[in-house]
Amino acid sequence: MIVKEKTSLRFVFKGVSHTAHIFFDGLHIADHYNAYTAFHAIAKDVEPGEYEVVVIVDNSFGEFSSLHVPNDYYTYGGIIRPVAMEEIKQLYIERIAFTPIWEKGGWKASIQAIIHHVENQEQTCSIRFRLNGKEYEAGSCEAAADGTSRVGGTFEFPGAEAWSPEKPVLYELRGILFVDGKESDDLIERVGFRVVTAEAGRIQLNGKDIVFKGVNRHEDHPMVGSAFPFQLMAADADLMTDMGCNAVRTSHYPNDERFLDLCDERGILVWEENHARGLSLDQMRNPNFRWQCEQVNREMVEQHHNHPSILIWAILNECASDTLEGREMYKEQLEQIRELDASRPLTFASHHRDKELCFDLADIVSFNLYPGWYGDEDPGELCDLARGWADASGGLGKPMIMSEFGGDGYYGYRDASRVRGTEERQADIIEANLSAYTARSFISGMFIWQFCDCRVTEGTDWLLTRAGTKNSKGIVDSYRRPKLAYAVVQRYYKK
Ligand code: ADA
Repeated sequence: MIVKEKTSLRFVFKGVSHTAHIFFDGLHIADHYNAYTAFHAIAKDVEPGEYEVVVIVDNSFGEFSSLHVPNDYYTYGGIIRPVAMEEIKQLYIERIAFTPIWEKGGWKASIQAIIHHVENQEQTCSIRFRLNGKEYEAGSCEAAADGTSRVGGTFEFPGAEAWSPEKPVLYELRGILFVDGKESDDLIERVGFRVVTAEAGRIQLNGKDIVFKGVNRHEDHPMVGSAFPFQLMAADADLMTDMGCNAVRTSHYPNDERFLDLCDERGILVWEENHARGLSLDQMRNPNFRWQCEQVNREMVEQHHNHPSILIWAILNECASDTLEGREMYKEQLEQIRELDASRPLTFASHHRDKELCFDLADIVSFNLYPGWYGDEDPGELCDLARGWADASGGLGKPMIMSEFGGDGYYGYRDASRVRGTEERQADIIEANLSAYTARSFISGMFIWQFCDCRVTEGTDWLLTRAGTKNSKGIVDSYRRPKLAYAVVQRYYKK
């Protein structure tokens, strides 16, 4: 790359899978672990000339990687999300956190701007916000010890229209930074006015009870791996809407912000979760587990806070929440996320049934159960049992979500016998589960496992000997071709 006049450069990597080492002109300027959250690298005071940016990417497994492990999805290697390069001055707006508030019949919002002082020097600055044609003075800021300062306040937005699935109204929020009285930087975010609560055993959006009718979606496609072009994301969102879904769970990691933008625009409700799937207590004892979770939790909430479509934050899918030691880590992470954002209810998907020890720590109780596939229990009876397990162990009175259910269906394998693996059998399993959950008023949501077939790590234990190294529980196959279950989902979700 060519630099024509002296400047400072900020490279923003939206996703590098899974460990990145960044070099600018041979100088090591940043490292990052985890494919699913963004990070930046700054090259300060770059003189005019020609430079090389080198990104070394590692997707291997080992003790250094506690979250990307051999699993029932695939860790691709490479730069899987966009990269942006910005010219920055000594101060710039790193992010803006917008939190809508519904009070006394009107909309307000807390807006905080976080300013990065590249040279970490004392420099006064001030911020102004512009939204819906009005300007709001936020006052001045002083650099804090960590080289950032935050400034903002709570402002009234009379006349603002609510964001909802029926009418997903979005506003452009512009933050303008003034240094020595002159406009020095700006940042534009898209926001929506909506509030989500979990009360009286149900989940409310803008005070109205809702039911999530969703799917679990991996960012996976045979043609692109997890490096999705926007068009494929939009095609997935189209299919989800065609199925009648009003929600999606970002199983099992923070999603690409462009997909979240699509959900904001289309009014699709989102359960977003940190990056973890099925980690044993032994894996949670990895010395890197706690800092790698702390980091992905913080980056997930800070980077995706403003998406109105995200109604729920979640952590640690099917990890060791049935142990006291695991419970300590669940508690620490739920408290961390609540500290970062108190405006959304928290949950985690559990498969520990009556051995679960952490329901008291969450706002919503969520179950991954596979009646009809792993075992032949009746979905309705199992669901009623699960309500009892929750009520008996800290989940009494809390909203309940069936966060995973389904079965394998190998695309194109159709047989009147309806044996396991046929599309017919999968359709029967989806039918039995949906008819049970849609008939129970204490169920506030259901997420089918899963939207599309996905690649998994090739391995030797039972889990990773999946036929064709693929998890075939998709309602569509990996090329997004509908299976027989697709029509069943439409029949229930479009009701
Ligand atoms: C678990 C897990 C999913 C998937 C599913 C399955 O519930 O959360 O990622 O592995 O089982 O297909 O068995």
